[in-house]
Amino acid sequence: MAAPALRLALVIPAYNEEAVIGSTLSGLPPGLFSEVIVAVNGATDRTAEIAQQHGARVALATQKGYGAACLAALAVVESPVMVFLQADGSEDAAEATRLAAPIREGRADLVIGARTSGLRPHQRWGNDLAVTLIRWFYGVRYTDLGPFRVIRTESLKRLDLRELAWGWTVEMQVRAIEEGLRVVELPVECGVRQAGEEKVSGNWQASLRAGWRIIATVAGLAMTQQRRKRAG
Ligand SMILES: Nc1nc2c(ncn2[C@@H]2O[C@H](COP(=O)(O)OP(=O)(O)OP(=O)(O)O)[C@@H](O)[C@H]2O)c(=O)[nH]1
Ligand SMILES: [Mg+2]
Repeated sequence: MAAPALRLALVIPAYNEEAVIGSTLSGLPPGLFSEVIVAVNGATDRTAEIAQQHGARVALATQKGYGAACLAALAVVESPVMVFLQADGSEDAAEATRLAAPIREGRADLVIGARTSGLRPHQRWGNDLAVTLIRWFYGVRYTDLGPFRVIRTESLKRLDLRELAWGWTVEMQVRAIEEGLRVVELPVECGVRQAGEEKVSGNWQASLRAGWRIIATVAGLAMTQQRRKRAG
């Protein structure tokens, strides 16, 4: 018997994405998502207005950063499962069905879309470094920190994530290990940004800042865990 359908919330964190958010929203597969939330903070353009015109709810975060925007979405979401997608049209939202399957079938709490394409060499290098650190500290093998991912809403609440910037995805993966969540990685293709300004991967300074934040997040979590272990 087929597993029952799941109500999926689509969450799109978006920072100054007026050039692309409209086409990303209008290209969503009809009926796949029970709610669509565009998480906005610090925008200086018409991202929020365009998102609303396309029928999305807008979650406004007061603090800056990718993680802060995702947490603002978590505060208002109503569906039992959340799908995170980039605003820039580089991912295929229809793939959410395949990514959500392990959760629908009761086999996973978190499914990470591990990118098989689209990563620039410095992004691949930074990801490899982060997943190697996780393997050293926690003995768990991830292959990627891709942002296209699906998680049960209750599980995400339980993780109690604190990181407000680019360390958010890696914090989710490390905390998932600490909390004993069932995690599955599935391959996904990542294409190129369809429109709008390249903000992170195409910008060296931003890439360095993001990379540093990711590594610092893993190291900070690992040290906290070691201290807790020592304290018994
Ligand atoms: N709300 C919010 N969204 C953000 C923030 N930073 C990034 N985003 C969004 O997070 C997603 C990923 O960021 P991208 O700029 O696509 O990062 P990237 O894929 O590494 O690099 P490029 O696609 O080359 O810009 C996009 O939807 C961004 O709009 C932020 O501070 N706040
Ligand atoms: Mg992108």
